[in-house]
Amino acid sequence: MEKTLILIKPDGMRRRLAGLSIDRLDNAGFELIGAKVVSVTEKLAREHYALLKDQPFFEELIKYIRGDFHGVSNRRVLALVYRGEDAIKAVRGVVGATNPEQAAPDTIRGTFGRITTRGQFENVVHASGNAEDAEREIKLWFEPGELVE
Ligand code: IDP
Ligand code: MG
Repeated sequence: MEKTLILIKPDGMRRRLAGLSIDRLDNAGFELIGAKVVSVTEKLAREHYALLKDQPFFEELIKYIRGDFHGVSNRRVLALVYRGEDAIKAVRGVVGATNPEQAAPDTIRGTFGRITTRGQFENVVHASGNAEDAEREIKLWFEPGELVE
């Protein structure tokens, strides 16, 4: 059994895509064991994306995940932890490729994602990339007692 972190990003919250995303994840057979709405601080954003700090899109990414492009009331993400067999890779399959134009049409990103005129990938959801990232990210977003184990 693996655990993985999903975030419904500010574009997904603004566009009311949290329910549809949860529906797809539930129906793919994963079990939801943690959930909360989070207003993302600068610190949390930078820690979450620490491994990408040298990427040219990093500063825009920090603004995006903090909701800077989606209005004051959408300064929030829905953080979810799903559990299941091979969940990390399998959830990535449901979520789709990073670039929404390359994501398969039946994935969350392929169905709902877009690239803005500024070149930002607004791809609706985050999903942990591997076991090491999943462990680090879940610790960052949740206290141990907040997950149903
Ligand atoms: P992932 O979310 O599929 O794991 P990462 O490479 O970890 O992809 O990148 C984190 C996030 O940064 C992406 O989900 C996307 O929002 C943004 N991003 C990644 N690559 C690019 C890019 O080339 N241009 C603009 N935004 C990008
Ligand atoms: Mg990643």
